[in-house]
Amino acid sequence: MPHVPHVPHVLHCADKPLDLSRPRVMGILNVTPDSFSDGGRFASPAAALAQARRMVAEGAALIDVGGESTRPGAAAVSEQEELDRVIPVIEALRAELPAVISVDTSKAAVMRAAVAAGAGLINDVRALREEGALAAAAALAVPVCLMHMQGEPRTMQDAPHYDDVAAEVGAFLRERMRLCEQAGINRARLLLDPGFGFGKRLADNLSLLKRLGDLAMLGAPLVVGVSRKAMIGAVLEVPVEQRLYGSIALAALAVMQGAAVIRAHDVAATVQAVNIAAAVRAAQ
Ligand code: 8Y7
Repeated sequence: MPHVPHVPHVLHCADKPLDLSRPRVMGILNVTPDSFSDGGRFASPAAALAQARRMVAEGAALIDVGGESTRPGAAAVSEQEELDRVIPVIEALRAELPAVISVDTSKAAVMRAAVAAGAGLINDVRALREEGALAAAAALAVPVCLMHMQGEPRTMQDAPHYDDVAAEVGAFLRERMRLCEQAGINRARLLLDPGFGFGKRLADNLSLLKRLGDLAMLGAPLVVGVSRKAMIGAVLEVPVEQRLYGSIALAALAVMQGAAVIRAHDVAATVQAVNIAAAVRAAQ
């Protein structure tokens, strides 16, 4: 296993510290009517709150609230629609739950409103490339997860191409980190994510997972989202509702190579996979 450089162990997520001295699970809370893997079952604030409570009881340290579906072909969502979906849910979660609330958005206005409502982390699949997002995040003083994506959600799976996927994803993340630091976002506030499935073929996703340790060398905590994704369906030939075993196997492999946060739908199973892999990783 490669040597992992020192990364900060405690992130300051608004009022909540997030201890990453051991790997953590981020529970997925979609508040979209069109999410591919849970079909928008949690679109009402009450239903979303119940699901978030369950994920926290199962050991999630973060809850990632998203109002824009990024599955291939999904329709764009207006700023107002995204605000209407995520803000009431963030307000309800903040009032009740100890977990860090993460907002899955690329829009500057949604970042600002979400942090004002209690979000302690920005999870941006576009790595602050949207208009105004870099400045908004710089002004907000919460940690930011920068994710790699080739292309745009609507068309990203049409013809993804890399010569050396791990090197290219690493170069992109390093450059986004540099621009963030230049904009006043301290390196200690950044997390990085290779973006499994975002403009990547099966071979690219497998190669990225195998070489995740290279990305850990960038010096920021790594976030990994593989839960129920198409790469599992492609290898195991199973539909989305049968991807739990593949998801937890990949979560364990990611932790073994230094992942700090695993983003997942099935929190109880993922926490066990993460904790057992962390124990092996920490052994002599
Ligand atoms: C990821 C993500 C999605 C991921 C991070 C899905 C919002 C698609 N995937 N955020 N979001 N990493 N950081 O299948 O892999 O959950 S949406």
